[in-house]
Amino acid sequence: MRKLIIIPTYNERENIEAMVAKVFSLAGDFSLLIVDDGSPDGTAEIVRRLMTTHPERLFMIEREGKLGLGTAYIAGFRWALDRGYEAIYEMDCDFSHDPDDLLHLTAELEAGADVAIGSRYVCGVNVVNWPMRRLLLSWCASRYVKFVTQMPVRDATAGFVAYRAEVLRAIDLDKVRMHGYGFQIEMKYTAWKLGFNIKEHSIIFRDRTAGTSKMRGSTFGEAFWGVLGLRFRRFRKVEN
Ligand SMILES: Nc1nc2c(ncn2[C@@H]2O[C@H](COP(=O)(O)OP(=O)(O)O)[C@@H](O)[C@H]2O)c(=O)[nH]1
Ligand SMILES: [Mg+2]
Repeated sequence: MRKLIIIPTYNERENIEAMVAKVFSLAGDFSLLIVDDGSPDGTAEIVRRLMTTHPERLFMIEREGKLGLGTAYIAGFRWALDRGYEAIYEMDCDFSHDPDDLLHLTAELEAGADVAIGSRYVCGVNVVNWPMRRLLLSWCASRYVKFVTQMPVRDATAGFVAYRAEVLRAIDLDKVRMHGYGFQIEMKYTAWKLGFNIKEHSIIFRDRTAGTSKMRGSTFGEAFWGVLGLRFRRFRKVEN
């Protein structure tokens, strides 16, 4: 499988270089696409420099301003599909998602999953160093989504996900509405409604040690109401 990891970045100067080095040290021949939203801290300049060392494997989309995680991933998905990648991964730049787990998510795809989720809540709660408030919010959100949607996924807001290209091709990316945590829920729910096989792989999630979280509380509101809306939506596969 041709594999592409998409990492959206906004002010990840402290993490980006180590992340690129780590991904390229892995077995598995991953390519990497950074989607940077004009980070004021100069993340894109660092990526541009690294691209000269890895011209065949490291790519970047630069956007004008902070346009949100959801649209960053959608731009990345389209880029990946246009270039024939077969396995497409979402991952944060902050090492909360251990890049070594990319190999496990790949194994899940190879074993037949269409979507493989790096999940914090498969058995108990595998989160290290998150403030209790955030952990409770995230865990309750996952219960709420399961209750409202009946989707058999324990970590619906997870941002560490591998998709087979067929899944992203079948989803009408123009119709994905949510931007923050809701985006992650909406993608998984749509894939599930379209009949794709979703597998959760247990990971340990560690809070970032460098840089700060870019997620805002407002994206919880979007997700809360958006999830209710999902129940009333119809989903149809895009024909290619
Ligand atoms: N391109 C882009 N990346 C973003 C945006 N918001 C967050 N990110 C990146 O998306 C990833 C997840 O954000 P993060 O701050 O770690 O959220 P948290 O893990 O929920 O605290 C990180 O790599 C961020 O740099 C955005 O508006 N645009
Ligand atoms: Mg993060």
